[in-house]
Amino acid sequence: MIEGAQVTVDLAGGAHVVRRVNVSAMLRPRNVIGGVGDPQDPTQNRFTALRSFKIEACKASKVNRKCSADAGFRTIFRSAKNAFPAGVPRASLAGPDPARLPRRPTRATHVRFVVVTNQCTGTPAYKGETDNDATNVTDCPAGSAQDEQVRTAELQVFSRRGRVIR
Ligand SMILES: [Ca+2]
Ligand SMILES: [Ca+2]
Repeated sequence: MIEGAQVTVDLAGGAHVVRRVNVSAMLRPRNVIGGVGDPQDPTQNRFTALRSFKIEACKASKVNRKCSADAGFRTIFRSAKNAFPAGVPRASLAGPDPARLPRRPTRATHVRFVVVTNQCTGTPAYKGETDNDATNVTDCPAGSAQDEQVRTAELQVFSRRGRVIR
């Protein structure tokens, strides 16, 4: 189950005004050692790439000093269902991501990136049976393990225009 997979980032240095968040869903090529693919680094399947996500923020308080309680977080941005769109027959490599703007600037000490779907679980075109072959399951979540992994490359949080916090 990838929905809800998350990473929490301590922005450090007190509360910051979060004005912009960038997310990248780029996959990377396999590591090559001596001209051979590293067996410890399997190919990153394109169906495991992030498709949609949300961003939550917490401002530490006296009772929730390190934002360790989930109750301190609230959603400041929810991406479109197809934030990283994909087509038929398969997902292409996601390009650079446009800026993601919270509804309004938010003061936060911690920002949390939360997965909603990957290409396998979130793309309607990869769901259901699309052929007449009973031995070939075309439904991505049912017919593969790509619904059990999700990958995202980068999370950037901006305070002022052009200034990266983390
Ligand atoms: Ca089938
Ligand atoms: Ca599966």
